[in-house]
Amino acid sequence: MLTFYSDDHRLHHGRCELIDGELKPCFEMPSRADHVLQRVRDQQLGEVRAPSDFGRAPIERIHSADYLSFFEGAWARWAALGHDSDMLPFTWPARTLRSVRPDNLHGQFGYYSFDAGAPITAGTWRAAYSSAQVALSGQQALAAGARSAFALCRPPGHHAAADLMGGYCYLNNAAIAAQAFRDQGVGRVAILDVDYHHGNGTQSIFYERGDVLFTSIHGDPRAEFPFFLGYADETGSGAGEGCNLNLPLSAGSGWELWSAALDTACQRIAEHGAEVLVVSLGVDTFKDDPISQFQLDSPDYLRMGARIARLGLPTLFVMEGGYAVAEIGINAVNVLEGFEG
Ligand code: Q9C
Ligand code: ZN
Repeated sequence: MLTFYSDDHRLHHGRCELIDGELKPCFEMPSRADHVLQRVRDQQLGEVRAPSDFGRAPIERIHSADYLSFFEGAWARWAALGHDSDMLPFTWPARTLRSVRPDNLHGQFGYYSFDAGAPITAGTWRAAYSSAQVALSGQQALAAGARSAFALCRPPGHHAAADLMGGYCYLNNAAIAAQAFRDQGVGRVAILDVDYHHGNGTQSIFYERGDVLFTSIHGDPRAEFPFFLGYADETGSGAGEGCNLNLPLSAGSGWELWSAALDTACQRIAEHGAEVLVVSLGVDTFKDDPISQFQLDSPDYLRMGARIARLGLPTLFVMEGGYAVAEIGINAVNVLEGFEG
């Protein structure tokens, strides 16, 4: 399997996040991608290629122009104020407040985010832009006839909505790739999100569309981030009614429950008549993940890949979460090796 990877991910390295009332080093760190790349090489998964640059147009198909210009320009505005620490938002237009777009930099950051988990640093835009190009390069490889490809994206993307960052995500790499398939004439696309957290951004982007099915297996949002989306009764609306499938599971769920949910998702993907599959590949379902509550073990990821392969669809794997840094490479590449059989 071809892997796409850019060193640009290193340009994004946030200092800290708020966990249990304390500022702790960011779990979403550059060494995550290093471990995955090392495992790709150690296992000789296949060639590792630098991404092509498809420009802004395919990103603008998913994200609003005002969001992108805020994101691209935020660091320069912050630096012009004399700062060099990470930018973090601290207030949001929650209930009773208005969704106006203020002039102030902090006000705009609140307007364009849903949590304080997505810091903007000097290199965040460049890293996120390259991460999207990595996903688009994988998409291009499939369009050219490959059966599968691995987009080793960092930062991840599935929490990012059309005009919102959060949950370590800025640009929705999987959604950008799915839309590129549609724009190149693929009629029906399916997304399978196996990250531990619900892909709220991806769901919201495609919620009213019948052409892109979104399926997700994740920690029950009654108890888990992102809390405010990802419930089983969210089935899509309008033309998208029936094209959103959430399979929330309780904390402590292991392979038995998880794989039953995967069967359900796969059946729905087959019914949809999908011609291509985009997998949002988070491995934070691992038993030793420091911020997650599922119990998958490393060999389970081989089974996961094999089950996905049984769909018989051209498949683009897009890296999302996974914070047990020492094992993230083994687990992510196990999915890819399980897929290849
Ligand atoms: N106690 C991805 O896996 N957690 N994002 C906040 C605060 C945010 C995860 C925890 C988790 C975001 C791509
Ligand atoms: Zn996650």
